[in-house]
Amino acid sequence: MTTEQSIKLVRAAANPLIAPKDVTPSYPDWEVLGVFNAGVHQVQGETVMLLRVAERPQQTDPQHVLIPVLNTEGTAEERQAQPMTIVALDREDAALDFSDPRVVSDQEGNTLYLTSISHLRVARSRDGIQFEVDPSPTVLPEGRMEAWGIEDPRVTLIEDKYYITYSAVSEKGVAVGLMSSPDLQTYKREGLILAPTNKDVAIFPEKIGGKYWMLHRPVPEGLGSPEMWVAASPDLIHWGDHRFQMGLRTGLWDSARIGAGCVPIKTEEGWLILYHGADDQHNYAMGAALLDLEQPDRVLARMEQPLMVPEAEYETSGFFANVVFACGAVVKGDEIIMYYGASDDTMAAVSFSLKEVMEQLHQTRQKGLDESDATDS
Ligand code: MAN
Repeated sequence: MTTEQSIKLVRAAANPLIAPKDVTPSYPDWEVLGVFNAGVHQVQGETVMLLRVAERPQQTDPQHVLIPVLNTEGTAEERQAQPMTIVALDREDAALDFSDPRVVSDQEGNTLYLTSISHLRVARSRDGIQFEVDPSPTVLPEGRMEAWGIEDPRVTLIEDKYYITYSAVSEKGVAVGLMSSPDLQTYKREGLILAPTNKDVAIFPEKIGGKYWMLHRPVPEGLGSPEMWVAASPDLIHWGDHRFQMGLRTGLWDSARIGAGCVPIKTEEGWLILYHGADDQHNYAMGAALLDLEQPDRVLARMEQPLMVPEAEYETSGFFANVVFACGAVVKGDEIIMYYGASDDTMAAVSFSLKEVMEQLHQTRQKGLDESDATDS
């Protein structure tokens, strides 16, 4: 079993901070399955989370699994009158695999449907712990490329505007969308910035070398692996200069997939990134790495062991167990408060010292340098 680094983690005593019962579904006969993987930012003294809310029709039919899909047919009026199409799948259908609670697949493992549809919803807090969730959705999925939902938002403040990246999910795959907002209350869609399959995009909070930068995570098929890349843009809309950044590590906790977690945190020594990784058993943990301030594809240090692994009961059991997945953190002096989805169904918070993380990264870096000295000689 993987062990954590020796950094002191303080999970909020009130965890989980937000659970499905705290969220009103979008329709009276629906149920909220999960509220997780929120983007976070401080806005005028308040901590604002942009939650991912996953919901579905109440499963009242014993014979069928009821799958929600956005209705993208007909006129605007027709779509408004009936925003969702419900697909009823026979539970006994031998061609279908219902074993993963998140998806319905065929027997070859290809995803046919998601079991829920996600939208984004604001929650606010004065103390960063007690959150008030808006009673209705803030951003609903829209159009064909979001017909299966919008997920995993990450919020970056650049100058005086918030930029929110998110997964736009449909039968065409998972693409990356961008929205801008002056206040995290009203949102403007800026379109898809990356085609499928790509996800886990976090935009750096300032220009580097005169350009905007993002972390992104393509999911290659056949050849290649789900690993981390960076890309640059003159305007946040058009992205190029793609560079490989950080890969999987065989035998370690991040051997099967990795991707950005929180928005990069600027320190004197480099960009601190808190990223997620998983092994082939779908155990998700959070790790830390340090990037060069001027060259974000250059990894200066990377912790060998994870920063945080699922341990608390709400992390090791739930809708999809053994997942801690953070999309945002708040930094207050030396304290990092990382907000994370636990088991794909609740939101929780953990805090730790920035200094301790940096010290640990230093040690990793030193170890790396010593090892390369040893091989050189
Ligand atoms: C995916 C992500 C998240 C989710 C994890 C674990 O990789 O997109 O939405 O939390 O899987 O299920």
